[in-house]
Amino acid sequence: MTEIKIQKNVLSKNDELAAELRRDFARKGVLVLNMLSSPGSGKTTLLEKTARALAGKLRIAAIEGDLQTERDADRIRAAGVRAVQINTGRGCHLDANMIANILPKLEVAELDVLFIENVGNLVCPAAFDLGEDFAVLLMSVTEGDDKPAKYPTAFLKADLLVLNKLDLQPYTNFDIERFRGDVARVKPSLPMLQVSCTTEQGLESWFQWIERKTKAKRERPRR
Ligand SMILES: Nc1nc2c(ncn2[C@@H]2O[C@H](COP(=O)(O)OP(=O)(O)O)[C@@H](O)[C@H]2O)c(=O)[nH]1
Ligand SMILES: [Mg+2]
Repeated sequence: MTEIKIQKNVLSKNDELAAELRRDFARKGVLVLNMLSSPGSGKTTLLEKTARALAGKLRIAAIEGDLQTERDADRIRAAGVRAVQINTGRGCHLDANMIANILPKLEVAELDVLFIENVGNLVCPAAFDLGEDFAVLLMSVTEGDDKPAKYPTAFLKADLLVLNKLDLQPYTNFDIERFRGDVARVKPSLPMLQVSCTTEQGLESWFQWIERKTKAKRERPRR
């Protein structure tokens, strides 16, 4: 009983701060995307491709979350976009407080899109609101098609599902129709894009999704 109560308190404190962040992002007119996935699904690769494709059109920055190292922030900077790294040590997710603390390092009012690459994990990040407009869940075909049924909370939180590494599908037993069926059972309204960051197949739809949401955010803040 006590454990549940403490967890509830932590989450409600996080939610209050996340709501404040969301209001601040809305005032500044920046679209914020919380990127969730297992380690290795391709979050940083997708952000590198996105940075290179959209940098001329949109003002972009990224917050990178990992237990250790500055490596992902370095990769994003090498793609020409401002990036800051949060190291969580032993922590399995980012929380609203970490985001609030690092925001002064970014000129958020000067941005169109802020990507938050969460710690790779399909469990804890699903429980923590970061004040984002949308949660984007990235999966890859090398992870198995049974994950929607096994990890429903991440799918329930997601506003967009991106299925990556399509180029590897012939070498796996990943069944896209079975996957789609399980996704529909968990969250029938969840839209899915199919991409390969390596071959760039399908990335255009992802870029267009970002551009549409950025435009909508500028015209009418979502929350
Ligand atoms: N074959 C293939 N490999 C990919 C693709 N996207 C990413 N990768 C590779 O998957 C590995 C993990 O990618 P990374 O972006 O670091 O994943 P993250 O941990 O989710 O940030 C790297 O070796 C990438 O080059 C893809 O579409 N196809
Ligand atoms: Mg990464």
